[in-house]
Amino acid sequence: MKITFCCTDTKAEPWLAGLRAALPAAQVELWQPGAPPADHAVVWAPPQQFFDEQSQLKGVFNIGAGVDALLKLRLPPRATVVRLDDAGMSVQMAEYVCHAVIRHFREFDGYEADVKAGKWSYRKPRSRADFAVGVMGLGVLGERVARALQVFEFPVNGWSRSAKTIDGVRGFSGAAQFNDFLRATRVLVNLLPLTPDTRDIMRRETLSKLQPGGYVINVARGAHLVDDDLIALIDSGHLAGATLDVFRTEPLPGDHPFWRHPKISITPHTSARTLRDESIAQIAGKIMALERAEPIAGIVDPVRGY
Ligand code: NDP
Ligand code: OXD
Repeated sequence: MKITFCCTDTKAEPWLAGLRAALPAAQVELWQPGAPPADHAVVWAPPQQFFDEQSQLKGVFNIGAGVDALLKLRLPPRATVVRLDDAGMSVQMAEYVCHAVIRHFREFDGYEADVKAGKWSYRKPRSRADFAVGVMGLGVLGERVARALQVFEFPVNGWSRSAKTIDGVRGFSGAAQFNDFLRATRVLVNLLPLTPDTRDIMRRETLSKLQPGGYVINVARGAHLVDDDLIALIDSGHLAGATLDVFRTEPLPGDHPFWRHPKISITPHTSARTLRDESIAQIAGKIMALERAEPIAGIVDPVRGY
């Protein structure tokens, strides 16, 4: 069995060594233009030329959870496309989102500024009942985040395409219940995949429906958010601020107002990193399962877009 590796912005050697160790019977090679055809590919942001040359692939394994960039390419017709299914990402996402929610709710950024200014001062405790958190997307990451938030006793709402029952989470589904979900929510967490249906989903019209003093946490994709609408709603006082990990252009251009806005915190697309060892173990297990024609989780539906 031949496996080809084509991951932009990724140090190839440790991945190749890990895949060779996990699949000792396989021939694992770094892709070069003109390389012989392989059975399976491990990819991140490959060029179109890669798929044009490797049109016989049976399996394409994306070393991330989001496949929006991959699905823009012309993919090999017979290939099963597989995304990372947690592989150590959900716990990181839960940490990131809980940290952002708690930091906002407890006003730790305000305390930090006070301390820097040499001020010993208290803020009035706020009621967590007034800080309903709404998680958009209740998949592998969103469900873990919703469960983690419950530990801190925040009211939690969840919105997904199909109806979901998660203990203690008020569930909303489909376009018909989206406005009710927004109106019931003060802190909005985005964990949707980027698809034609979800692009620009956080814009003036939708964000205006959040409860006054609303807060936005975007950890999915930059193109879910209309940047200028967010800034306008924060500056008008309808929204209290935002924590953003993902951006329309990454790295975020140096002159983008998000860098300096006092009510916006940013991080460089780091909320849930791909962990190499966990990912290699998962991908190797799935390659073997596909070879044995066994079912696997994490198969992407190109029509649905995730
Ligand atoms: P999943 O595919 O497991 O979950 C997606 C969820 O979104 C599902 O609940 C799905 O509904 C819901 N959904 C999809 N389309 C719609 C829609 N039109 N309306 C309502 N709900 C919808 O994805 P993951 O949880 O694994 O990952 C989510 C995203 O997080 C990734 O696509 C990626 O973009 C981003 N990500 C960001 C990272 C970072 O570091 N910032 C790291 C990893 C991922 P249903 O359950 O009904 O199918
Ligand atoms: C992912 C990501 O999709 O890192 O896994 O954003």
